[in-house]
Amino acid sequence: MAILPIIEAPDPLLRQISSPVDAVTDEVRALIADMFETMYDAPGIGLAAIQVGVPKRILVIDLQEPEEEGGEPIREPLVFINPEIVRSSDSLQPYTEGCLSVPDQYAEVERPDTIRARWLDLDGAQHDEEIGGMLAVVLQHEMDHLEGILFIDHLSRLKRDMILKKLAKARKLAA
Ligand code: GNR
Ligand code: NI
Repeated sequence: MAILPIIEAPDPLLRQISSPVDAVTDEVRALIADMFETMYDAPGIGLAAIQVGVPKRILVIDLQEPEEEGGEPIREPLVFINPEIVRSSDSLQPYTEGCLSVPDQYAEVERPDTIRARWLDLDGAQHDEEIGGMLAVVLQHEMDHLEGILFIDHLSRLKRDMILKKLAKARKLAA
């Protein structure tokens, strides 16, 4: 297992479209284990493979609170391989999103509040479920990564440029 470096905007790698996984092999499962380790370490509640430089349609999500008071957080790891949205509700929900590839920047994004999604799990078994709430928010955020889309792309150009500027400035200060 390994903690992998997370790619940050404006790295063009994040704009790549990820390719479907053709078989859920041990190699894929090893990558997923590293993705969970990387996500928990960050900490974050979701991670797409492209964020660690692998352009494959693989997502991991765990909605647990990253920091629980005392003791171990209860982990609920979710894996989505080759996910597809088969239906989206007309009603939208706003949520203040962040992204490990756009560190420390947050903005409100509106997305369909319920989706029907289809995906493969770690064993290669198919799932087809209606998803709402926070999981719907994060799953749609992660699925955007598979198309090279970041949450800031859902904002006005002005807001997006402001965030990218702040990111560049923060990076310069850190250097
Ligand atoms: O850790 C994350 N938190 C988050 C908060 C609101 C909406 C989406 C997310 S996903 C993000 C991790 C990440 O960047 N996944 O791609
Ligand atoms: Ni993200």
